[in-house]
Parts: sequence; structure tokens; C-alpha cells
Amino acid sequence: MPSPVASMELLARMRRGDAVALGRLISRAEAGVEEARAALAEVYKASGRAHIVGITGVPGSGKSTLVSKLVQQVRRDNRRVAVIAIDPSSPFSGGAILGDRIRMSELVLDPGVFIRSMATHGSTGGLAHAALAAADILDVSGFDMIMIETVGVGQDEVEIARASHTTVVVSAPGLGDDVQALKAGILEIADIHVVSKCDRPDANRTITDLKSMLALAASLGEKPVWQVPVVATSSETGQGIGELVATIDEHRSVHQGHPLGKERLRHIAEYRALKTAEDLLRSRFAASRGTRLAELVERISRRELDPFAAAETLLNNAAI
Ligand SMILES: Nc1nc2c(ncn2[C@@H]2O[C@H](COP(=O)(O)OP(=O)(O)OP(=O)(O)O)[C@@H](O)[C@H]2O)c(=O)[nH]1
Ligand SMILES: [Mg+2]
Repeated sequence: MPSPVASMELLARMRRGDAVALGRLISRAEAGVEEARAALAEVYKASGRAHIVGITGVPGSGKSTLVSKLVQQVRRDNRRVAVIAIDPSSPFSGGAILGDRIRMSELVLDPGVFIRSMATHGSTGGLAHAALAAADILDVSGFDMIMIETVGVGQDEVEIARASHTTVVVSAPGLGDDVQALKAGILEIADIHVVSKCDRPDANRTITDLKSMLALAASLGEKPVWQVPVVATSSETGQGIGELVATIDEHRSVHQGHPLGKERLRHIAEYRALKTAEDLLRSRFAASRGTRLAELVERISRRELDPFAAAETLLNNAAI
């Protein structure tokens, strides 16, 4: 069998515009391949130009459909745009991935567009690490805007959206009476709120509820640099899509000219360092805890040993 191409070589090819090399490097980042680490370190240092946009919201709120419309809109001004869709379904069932792919398929022939699904399960290097490393790679490869679509339900997915320069939270009519974002705990992470499916007659109610919720929250604090807007969109009629892209761009330019923008970048850097450390710790622990675990389990279940003392022993013996 021929030896695999070194990741550094893939990086060099990618920089010359090779789309196959780009895809392969992302796969290595996703799998947490040790050999790729030096290439990814180089990628990170060369990145920082692209606009990373997190798009989150409860399941079925219309995120994927919206993202495909946004991609078309961004392409109109000739910007290159990539999408990383974090898919919560098992890679084996594949239903949601397939559905998203079909919706996106009209875009995949355009070399200025890159679309990739990542499954929540089976990511050994840590999901957040994989998604954000993929964003770095796409950034260095020359994509101007990178959208990361996550379902705002799990902690990891919410955090990934939060690690973006601009976070968009999508709500939709017809998914229950409550303000969904509030219920899911993602109301306050939004830089921009979207109410999607505004072609539906019940959309006004969702918009009003969301606006009054935001007005209430705003009345409690001091006047912010960025007032979180609510943009109403419809992927059916195209309403609000242009406005949303303009608002996403505006959010970036307001932050780039303000100390808050720098602070946000520091927050993202801190999140990435801590999250990666956590992932490393977990995988090193998983690799080294093995031998004594069975014996300790036996003693805990006989109540000769308490779980805390067992944990201390495991940690002391692990090579972390
Ligand atoms: N009427 C109407 N329906 C829409 C619109 N956008 C999406 N939908 C429908 O809403 C459903 C969910 O859309 P998706 O784009 O898959 O939503 P999602 O948030 O990506 O869903 P998950 O990835 O499963 O969380 C689909 O049946 C879409 O056809 C819209 O603008 N108007
Ligand atoms: Mg989706």
C-alpha cells in the first residue's frame, strides 16, 4: 500500500487551490489524526481573515434551508463561502445528512462554495475542535465567509456557535407558543435573531413575542454597542435574505472597529484552548485508565471503596 500523503503536503497543495487536498485535510482534522497536528498549527497561525458565522436554533427551525439561501446571496457579490453543518444524527442513519445534502446539492457544483457535514457521533478529536479546525483550514484556503450550522440543543453545539464572530439564532413560527430560543437557553447568545418561515401567517406572533422579550432584556441593562436586531426571513419568498446578509456584514464591521471585537476574539481563543485541553485530557484518560478499572469497579460495587476514592486512584494512575 502506498504511504499516505503527508498533511504538510496536503496543506501545500491546498494553498495552490487543490480542492481534493482541502477535503482530505479537513477529514484528518475531524478524525484527530496526530500526524496532521503540525499542519494544523501552521494553518491556525495563517488564519484569521474569514468571517465565521454561527447559525443555531431549535430543530426544524429552517436553518439548513436558510443557509442555502444565504450562500446564494453571498455568492452574488463574488465572495467565497463555506458551510460546516454539525449534524446531530448518527452517521449510520444518515437521514438528516442526506436531506441537507439534497437541499444543498444545487450549490455543490460551484467552486466558490464548500459544504461539509460533520456528525456529532464518531468525532474522536472533539467536535468543537474538529469544526473550528475545519473553519481555520477553509479560512486559509481563501473562503471569505464560513457558516457553521449547529442545532442549539447540546452544550457543545451551542458553544461552537458561540465561538463564531457573529452568532445568528433562528426561531420559527409553528414550533410551539413559547419563545423557543429562551427555552433552549440560546436567547442571549444571539448577535442577530432571525424569525424564519415568514411566509406563514402565524409568523407575526413569533416576531412580536421575540421582540418584546428582547426589549424586556434590553431595558434591564445599559445601552449596548450593538442592539440585537430581529430579521424576518422566508426561504420560500426570499424575504429578508439580503437584509440578513447585510446585517451579518454590519455586525462584523461594527465589532472590527471597537474594543469589543478584540475582546470577543480573546474569548474565542480562550474557549478553544480550554476546550482542546479538555478533549486531550479526556482522550488521554480514556487510553490509560484501563487496567485498574475492573478491579476498582468490583470494590465499589461491594462497597469496600467509595466512588470518590476510586476516582482519585484512577486519576493518579493515569498518564495525563
Ligand atoms: N413555509 C416555509 N417552510 C420552510 C421555510 N424554511 C424551511 N422550511 C421548512 O421547514 C422544515 C425544516 O427546515 P430545515 O431547513 O431542515 O430546518 P433545520 O433547522 O435545518 O432542521 P434541523 O437541521 O433538523 O434542525 C422543512 O420542511 C422546510 O421545508 C420557509 O421559509 N417557509
Ligand atoms: Mg439542518
